[in-house]
Amino acid sequence: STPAPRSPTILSLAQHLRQVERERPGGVADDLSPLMNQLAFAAKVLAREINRAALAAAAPPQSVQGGTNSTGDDQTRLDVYANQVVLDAFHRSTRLAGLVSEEMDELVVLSEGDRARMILCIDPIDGSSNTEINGSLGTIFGFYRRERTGPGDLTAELIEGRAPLVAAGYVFYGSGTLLVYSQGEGVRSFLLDRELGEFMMCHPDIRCPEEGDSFAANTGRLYEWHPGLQRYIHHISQRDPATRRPYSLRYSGALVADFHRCLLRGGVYFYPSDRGHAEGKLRLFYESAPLAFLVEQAGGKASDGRSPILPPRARSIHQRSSLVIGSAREVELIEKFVAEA
Ligand code: AHM
Ligand code: MG
Repeated sequence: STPAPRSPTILSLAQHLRQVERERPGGVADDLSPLMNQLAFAAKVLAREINRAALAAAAPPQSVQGGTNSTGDDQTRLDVYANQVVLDAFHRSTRLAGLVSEEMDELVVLSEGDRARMILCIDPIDGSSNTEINGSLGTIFGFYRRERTGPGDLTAELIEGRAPLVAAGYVFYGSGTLLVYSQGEGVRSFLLDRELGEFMMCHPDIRCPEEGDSFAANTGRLYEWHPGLQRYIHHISQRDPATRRPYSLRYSGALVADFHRCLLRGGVYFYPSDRGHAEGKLRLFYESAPLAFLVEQAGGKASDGRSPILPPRARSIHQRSSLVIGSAREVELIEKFVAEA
């Protein structure tokens, strides 16, 4: 008799995607597999470039600055390059109808995507202020699915919630390059093996701990925050071993890196509104919502301090929102302090 097939211990992202496609034919996976492979390719190109980004930034003329993007942020040379890598990876895709990037004013309609349902919203380089200091960087992405194919106003479909988020993830360029993603059945991570040139599965089912003992926020703006948040900081700074206080502060300036810690170890990341950022700083469609999708898949929570991030409510594709994200209990604790103020 033949032995029962066992699940392989060494599995690449491409193999994993083929496996999901085989198990669920006709589902979202049919569209997602080729798209995720294209995304993984872009991530490999970016990982290589990021490796020498600190050098390039220190040595003109490669370090020409990019200008400002649609939401008024300074663009680094890497932001501009990364946006081009993403466009190149997808421009002939027959599975992608449209692409929204932090670095482009308008949604791009893809020339060969007239029969496609997916819309990709992406922040090609998250945490770009870390580029020159050899700090952590990321790429955040969400795949939104149209109700039907064919002509239509893709921007309106996104904003009005007619194209819900069906898969999301990020690439974390840290001491290793890690791709974390979910298509609605748990969260998996894959580490880039540079010798093989492949993302290899390293965690098949990430769960976010219910509680944590660390927080990530730019407390430099503490006195510009909602009074409830100021009281929250006071609360978590008190000593009480039973509730693991005082909490530790862990903030890198790159959302992906700070979120990743919360996802794995527990804790909370938040970027609230303040005097300089009336609606918060982070962008809904390609920063907050994709991470909210992931954290919910892992058993955690994401809100704007009062109500859930998902489904996104927006007036524009570059909509900003406050974000509180991480362990369920930690997000609820912040919501309590905000509600009581
Ligand atoms: P970016 O996409 O322009 O890099 O902005 C997003 C980044 C996040 O990665 C990070 O958490 C936050 O902005 C840091 O902002 P601040 O410097 O105000 O703390
Ligand atoms: Mg960015």
